[in-house]
Amino acid sequence: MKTFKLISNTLFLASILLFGALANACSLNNKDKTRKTEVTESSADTDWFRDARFGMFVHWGLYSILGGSYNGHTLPDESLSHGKSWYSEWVQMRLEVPTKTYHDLAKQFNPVNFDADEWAREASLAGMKYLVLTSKHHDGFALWDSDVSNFDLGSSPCKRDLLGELATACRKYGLKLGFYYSHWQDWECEGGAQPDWEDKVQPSDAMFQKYWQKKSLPQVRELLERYKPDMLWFDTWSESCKEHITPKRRDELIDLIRSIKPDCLINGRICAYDPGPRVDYISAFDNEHPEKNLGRPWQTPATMYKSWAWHANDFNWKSSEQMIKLLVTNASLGGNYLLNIGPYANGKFPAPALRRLREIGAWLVANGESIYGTSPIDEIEAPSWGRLCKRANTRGTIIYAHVMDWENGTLAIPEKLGQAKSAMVLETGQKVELTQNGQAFIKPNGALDHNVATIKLIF
Ligand code: JFZ
Repeated sequence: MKTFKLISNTLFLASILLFGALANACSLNNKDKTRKTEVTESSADTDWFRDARFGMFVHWGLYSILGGSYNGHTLPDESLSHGKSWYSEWVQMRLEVPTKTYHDLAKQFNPVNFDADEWAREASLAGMKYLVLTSKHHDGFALWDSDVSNFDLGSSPCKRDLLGELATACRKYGLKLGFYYSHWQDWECEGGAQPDWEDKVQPSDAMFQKYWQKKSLPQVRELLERYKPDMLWFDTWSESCKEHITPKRRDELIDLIRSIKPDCLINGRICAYDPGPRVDYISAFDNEHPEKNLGRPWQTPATMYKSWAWHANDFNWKSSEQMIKLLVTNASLGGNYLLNIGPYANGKFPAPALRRLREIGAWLVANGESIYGTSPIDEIEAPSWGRLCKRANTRGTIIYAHVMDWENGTLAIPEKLGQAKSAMVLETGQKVELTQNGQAFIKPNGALDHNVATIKLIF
């Protein structure tokens, strides 16, 4: 039954993504005119978000102390009812940590090595343009000293303003700042939604309303008023939240945010089953890469391995090449790539993550022009050999050809794009030979990026 529910959740969300893409990718025919079209009434300026293309997600909290294991069990552990998951930020529920034991972790949370400047610098060097930190995940622990909850940083030995330090560092490096906030599930506060599992009793609407008024809304207000984030990342993922996150509560939360910081971007997972037209960007499903441009600003939240938070036994690290290709693919469809890091409890980034950040950053040093501020080419299918992005300017159109497979060495340019006038290797400026009619380009002999080689085509 549980597997069916997760599959149905996944299919449900995939249908949202597909519907959103189809509704935007094709005009609605007559019979569809009655259907609510995918229009946006987003009032915030999303231009910076569209241009950014690449951000850092950080999952960090009490769960980082346990690193995916507890009491002789390590996630995923199928011997436990809900242990079949790599997500170490869910350790409390999935490895059945007694509530007091878990809450006592706050007494040892003291990230003495946390260096906000290092986080922001590494994100900047990786070519990331914004950073989103879990300010409160489902466990309910606030990473700041909250006035409305004692399950917070104020109850830990850490007497620093971690979020304030991060906000300062992000601004120093020109990064936009975002906070993930679990507005629906809160396993600590009476009335907060519990895991959406069959064997979990959910709070009544009246109880949820108490949590909503006592903790959820006030904490979002605290985040906005104290740290002025540029974006908020809320988390629901299917219809399972609908008894608590109603369109009414969705709009109440949006109204609150708009009243305090009108330019703060809000994601569609504030109410995944019905995001409505007022949200500013769509967050795809975890590690979900849509095949179509979703027509509105969108991003894929993605892990570097299986877990979001630090997991000492997760060795499933994706390669930098894989992640560069995912960044390129999303960009070619008008989407962003929000790539996650799970720091150790002490605040340091694990070496495999650091290495990948710097390798992706190195690629962007040479190829960033083909990603940042570019647009998708919705009117054509991606060629077999790679992906395309475009940049229109007064002097004409530039197409960036991201080559992932040189096939026979002569790569056809989709006919609809017309005839290229010239071509070069973006990184080196080396001239690339075109076929007579400018409808194809030929692999040059010089240095080519072994991940994704970018050829700049001038039309
Ligand atoms: C949610 C969080 O639960 C997770 O810990 C992480 O923060 C991620 C970015 O967002 O991920 C989920 C969890 C469960 C489902 C979907 C997304 N689900 O059961 O469909």
